[in-house]
Formats: sequence, structure tokens, C-alpha cells
Amino acid sequence: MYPAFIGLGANLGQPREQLVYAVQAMASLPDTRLTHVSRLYGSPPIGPQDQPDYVNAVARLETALTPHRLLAELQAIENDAGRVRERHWGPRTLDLDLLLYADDEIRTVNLTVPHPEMVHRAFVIVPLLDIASDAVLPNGAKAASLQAATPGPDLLVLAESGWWQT
Ligand code: A4P
Ligand code: MG
Repeated sequence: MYPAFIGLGANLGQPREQLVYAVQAMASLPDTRLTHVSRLYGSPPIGPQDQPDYVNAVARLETALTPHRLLAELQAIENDAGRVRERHWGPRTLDLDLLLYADDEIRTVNLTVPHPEMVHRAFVIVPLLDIASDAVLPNGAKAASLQAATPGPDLLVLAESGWWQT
């Protein structure tokens, strides 16, 4: 089993319900165990501004699935949640990003790990630190030392974990 961190995001439909759905669906994946779920956060969109605010969280899995198989399973969960891909960085009902997979560095056509944008995004780094305060990137950088670990005032805590008192 390998540890994997998944970034969850949604800003259309009922974002919080879609994130609950996604966590439950990840917990039911074959050869996979859900071990941690971060607090739930709200933040303004990065990218096009003419879209609703996002709800974000990070989950930790332990899985025997390969990174590419895990990505395929995450995309199936996105599709089940009614995701329609329209524009890059545009609004979505559910976005699941494979942030980290063990200590792997992966660069293939359809999968880049660590997720290239994660280090710049407080809505990823802050929830990651909720559940892995000692997280280290494959290049040796400590997540807690990144600039994105210090959030601005626009990152809101919408719910404590536990997990989100469903
Ligand atoms: N792909 C490559 N590497 C990965 C990976 N590590 N995890 C490929 C997941 N997918 C990966 O992604 C396009 C392709 O990336 C996939 O087919 C997969 O093979 P996508 O999710 O379909 O679409 P996208 O929107 O074009 O790009 P991307 O990179 O997913 O966007 P992001 O980076 O996820 O950004 N603002 C706030 N506040 N909160 C957010 O959650 N999210 C986005 C989306 C923009 N702004 C946001 C938020
Ligand atoms: Mg994505």
C-alpha cells in the first residue's frame, strides 16, 4: 500500500455534497483505504473570476492501485458526479487532483505528480497540512515551509473535520 493525497474541489451544483460524495466514493475504491480527511475550506476562484467560489479539501488514501489506475478511478468519480469539462480552470461540479503519490515523480501525457500547481495554492497546502503536518515533496521541500502554507484572509474554514459532521 502507498500513501496518496487527493485534492478535492467544486464550485457548481452543491459543492459540499459533491465533496462528501467524492470522499465516500474514494473510501470504496478497490484495494484502497481512506485514512484522513482535512477540514473543509472555501476560497475565491484562481483563474477566471466570473465563476462561483470554491469548496476545497484534501484526503489521504492508502492504496495498492498504480498512480495511473488511481487517476482513472478519480476521473470515473468526477464523471459520476456529473462533471462536464468546459474550459481550463473553469467551473466544475467536482475536480479530483492526484497531488502526491508516495515519493513518486511522474511526468506522462495524462499524469503529472506532484500536481504542478499545488505548491502555489493555499487551498491545497493548508488542508494538506491539516492531515500531514510533516508532508515533504519528492524534491525535499517541506509543505509547511511553502509560502502557500500561510493563507491570506480569503481562505475560510467552512467545517472542522470529523469529517464534516455528515
Ligand atoms: N492530469 C495531469 N496530472 C494530473 C494530476 N496529478 N491529477 C491531467 C489529476 N489530473 C491530472 O484536468 C486535465 C487533465 O489533467 C486530466 O485529463 C488529467 O489527465 P482537468 O481536471 O480535466 O481540467 P483542467 O481544469 O483543465 O485542469 P486542472 O489542472 O485540473 O485544473 P486545476 O489545476 O485542478 O485547477 N480555485 C480555487 N479556489 N479552488 C480550486 O479548487 N481549481 C481550479 C482547477 C481552478 N481554480 C480553483 C480551483
Ligand atoms: Mg483537475
